[in-house]
Amino acid sequence: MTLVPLAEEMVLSDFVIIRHNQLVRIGDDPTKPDDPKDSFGNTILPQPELKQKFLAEFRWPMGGAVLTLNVSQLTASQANVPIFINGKPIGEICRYFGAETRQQRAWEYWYSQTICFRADVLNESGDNEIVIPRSPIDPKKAEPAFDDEYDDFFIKDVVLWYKQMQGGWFSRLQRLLG
Ligand SMILES: [Ca+2]
Repeated sequence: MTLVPLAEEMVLSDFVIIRHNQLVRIGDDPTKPDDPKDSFGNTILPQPELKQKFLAEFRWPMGGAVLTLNVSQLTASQANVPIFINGKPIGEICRYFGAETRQQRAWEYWYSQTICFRADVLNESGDNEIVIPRSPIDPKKAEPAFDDEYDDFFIKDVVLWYKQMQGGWFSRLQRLLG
């Protein structure tokens, strides 16, 4: 069977869910009883970073890409948090103020953030890797009881939108159909 692309130069939009509605905690705090739990009821432990592989097949290098995510409790950092894809900085998660970190269940207050970047950072075939590191705490906001070196924060719903070469999908379909 032969499929003929109607317009090879056209591009489509696609997305990949890098992280579902499942919290990731990045930091160093000891856990507290009212900290968020995973779907098994276990307290979510702080990680030194988020490091995760994903695919962005047939991404169109001339286009832009958009990363969206939800962030909570990034309120005591010294600086914004850089996001790296394939080792390159693509933008940063902006810290915010007004929701106190130690407030009861403060992690329930979510902020959506959007990062636009050039799609040629992405590999069009094979793995890509996103890294979000932990963020040094502002010393004025550190609490000795927590032995704070980093500002613990949560992220979830990490989604990447990118443009895709339509011809790429026709090629793949042709391969699948023989
Ligand atoms: Ca901390």
